[in-house]
Amino acid sequence: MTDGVETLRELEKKILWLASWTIHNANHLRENSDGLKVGGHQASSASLATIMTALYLDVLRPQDRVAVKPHASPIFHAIQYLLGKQTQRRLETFRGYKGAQSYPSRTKDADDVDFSTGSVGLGVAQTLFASLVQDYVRAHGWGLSRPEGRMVALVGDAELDEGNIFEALLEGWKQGLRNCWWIIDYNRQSLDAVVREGLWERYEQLFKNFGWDVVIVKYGSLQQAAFKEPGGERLRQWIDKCPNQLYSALVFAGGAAWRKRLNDEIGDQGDVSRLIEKRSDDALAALMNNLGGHDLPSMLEALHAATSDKPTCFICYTVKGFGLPMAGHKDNHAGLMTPAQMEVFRQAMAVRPGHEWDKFEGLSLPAEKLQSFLDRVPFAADKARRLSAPAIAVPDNLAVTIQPTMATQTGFGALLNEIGRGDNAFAQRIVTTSPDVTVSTNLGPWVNRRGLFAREAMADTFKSEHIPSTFNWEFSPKGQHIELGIAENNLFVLLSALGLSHSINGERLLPIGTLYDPFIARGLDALNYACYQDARFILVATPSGITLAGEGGAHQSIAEPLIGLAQDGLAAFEPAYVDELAVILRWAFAYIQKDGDAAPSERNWLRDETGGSVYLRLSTRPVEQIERTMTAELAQQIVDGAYWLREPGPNAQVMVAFTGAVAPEAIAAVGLMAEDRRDVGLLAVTSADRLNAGWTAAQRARERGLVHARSHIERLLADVPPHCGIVSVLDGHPATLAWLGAVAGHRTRALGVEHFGQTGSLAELYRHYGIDANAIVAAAQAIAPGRPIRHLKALP
Ligand SMILES: Cc1ncc(C[n+]2csc(CCOP(=O)(O)OP(=O)(O)O)c2C)c(N)n1
Ligand SMILES: [Mg+2]
Repeated sequence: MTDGVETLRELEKKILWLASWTIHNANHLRENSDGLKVGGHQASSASLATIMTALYLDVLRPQDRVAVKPHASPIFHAIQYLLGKQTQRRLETFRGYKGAQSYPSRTKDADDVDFSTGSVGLGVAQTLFASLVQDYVRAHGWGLSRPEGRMVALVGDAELDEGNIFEALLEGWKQGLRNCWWIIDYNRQSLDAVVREGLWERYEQLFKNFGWDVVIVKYGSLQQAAFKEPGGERLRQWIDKCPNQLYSALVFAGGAAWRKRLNDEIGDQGDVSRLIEKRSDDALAALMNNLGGHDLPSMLEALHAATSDKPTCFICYTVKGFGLPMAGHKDNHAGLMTPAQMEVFRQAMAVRPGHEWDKFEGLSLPAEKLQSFLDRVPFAADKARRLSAPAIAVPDNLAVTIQPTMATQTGFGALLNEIGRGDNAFAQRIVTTSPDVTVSTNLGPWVNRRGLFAREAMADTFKSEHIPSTFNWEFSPKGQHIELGIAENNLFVLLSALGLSHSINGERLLPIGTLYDPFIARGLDALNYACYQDARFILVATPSGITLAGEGGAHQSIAEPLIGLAQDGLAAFEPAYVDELAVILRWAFAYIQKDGDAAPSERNWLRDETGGSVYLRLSTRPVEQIERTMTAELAQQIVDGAYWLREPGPNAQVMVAFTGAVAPEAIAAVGLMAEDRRDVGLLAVTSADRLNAGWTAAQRARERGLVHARSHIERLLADVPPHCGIVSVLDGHPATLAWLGAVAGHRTRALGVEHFGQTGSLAELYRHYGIDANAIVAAAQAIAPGRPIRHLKALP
């Protein structure tokens, strides 16, 4: 559509103006009570103005999805404003309460952000995994009536310092990535610095090694024309040799500085001197600043030429702050235009005071022409970019044969194995993935049944060679397990992509990712990112805690229950028994599909109708199971977060609240205390997270006047006498349950693990860290006075 270049040029000017005005308005004009002046947007945004104009207003199609470099958010919002998808009010309150977000946000912005960005590197990887998910969905025969989209990332060059990008690249290569564009804003500046020389060559090699096409957009059309003039070749050589720092400095300094420098270095050389001399200072600056990434014709040509489905990396030379007074200055990241500079810019843009938000103010083409161009922008052709998919019905019960003694991790494997037998929509929509711990997290039986996913089928050589093996590792386009290399960042970004499939592809998936609990920390920011985007998945983390005794401290998770408690968008559970797990997993499949905006339930004060993702912390410790009938009431309490295994009597002096695999210790302790403490209670806490969240919400509701609001934990503890002590215990940080004492004012002693474990037997470690029955009894004796507990003395 190169005949529209003039129109695009006009709109590009307008986009840069609107973005700059948005930032200026937020920082200088809006009443800013905290006095916080934040830069980081102005220069960084300007760097991408041309590229984003070319993309959004010409190259992209409705099915394409984009992750925009965090600091280019004002450019994104300005484009959406021109397209009628962003309001002036939100731009006026950019970075303010309920205004346009500082960094593009799927959940907080109202103008169709495809992928959130902010923590650099993660949005980039998200586009790669979104492409893989698109392939997964289509290979399963879903969504074929919609055209294939391209997943595009606008990448800051310093973002490429983030290791998660390279983890993703490697995985993309393994999985046969297609339809993915990474457009690198090669302004050679980061936040603090000017980047090293010659990085582009490393990038070029690297991307090629991973099977990508690499397109370098270095020279703009003015430069390309000048290179054809006599002496032009000499100029090109000079540009190619010029160090990044110097080029940036000269961009900042302007035409006269360019002339002096060029004359000093390549003057008196005949043709090239004439090439320089025949240009005014302004024309010379325009020529030297005319890098490919700021030249619409060059960008349009490069982007339109990439027609294959091969992943493609565009390295686009740009100037940070292009078109603004701070252009090229190495300190410009936090730079803001002063009111005086803005005034000069306003005049240059021919924007009258009071008309700053007018869409076409100061442009030379007629408004109707510009509007009709915008009305025809292909990217905006579909009314709804966000798709949706109906919920997949979840069975009322998940079947599992419970052995007398069983670990929750084994139970998880057995539950999925049973689901795997089914040939219903529910079983078909489940997709599992794991970073090289598929078998050791008990997904093996499921994978045996459902196969591994690959776009091209690949037989299991061991099977075809008739070598006995427990597992059948066959890859095919119908497989339902995505095998990942050991990179937890990739696991979480893939879950983020799988968990948005209903919205991106209009096809619902029920993703389950497994990993070892301690390694959540390795991908924690990516997990946070997935939750922030409201991606929906079930995370199964196992094994966990010092229960993993023999593996030693580096494999034993301590802080993860607190992550479960604190991570927004993630409902965390740690069941002790397999029947609890069956109830929770069933609930989780429904919960990850919820999308309502109903008020919190009056029963538990949780926002269950809004839905979210789920984290199950499981254990490899075999625990004696309880034979019982799963009543609807018990199932409800398990999901709400806790139930009485033994209700405390009216004179109870002490109760034990436990979570997870230490159930046998808690039960044993209650038995040991029974003779010396009256009416001892035993509370099974299946979700400290949900109990805590409900309690907080109910308190807030009461403070706002809903006097009858009561949370589940408040009801459970209502009849526990005030003098009763609580001993809480889990294989994780004690703070996870310590707050129980604050609910109704009971004196509490919280047991748990605070220090790295070491190798040892389970009994040794439980004793060492004070979470065995003996420690529970000792804690009870200390906080619930009474006669000495006889069994305590008898214990070693
Ligand atoms: C994970 C993470 N670390 C640090 C930051 C702070 N930060 C924001 S932008 C940036 C560097 C920006 O450089 P680049 O990506 O080249 O973009 P440019 O500013 O040049 O447009 C940094 C370090 C961040 N947003 N995320
Ligand atoms: Mg940069």
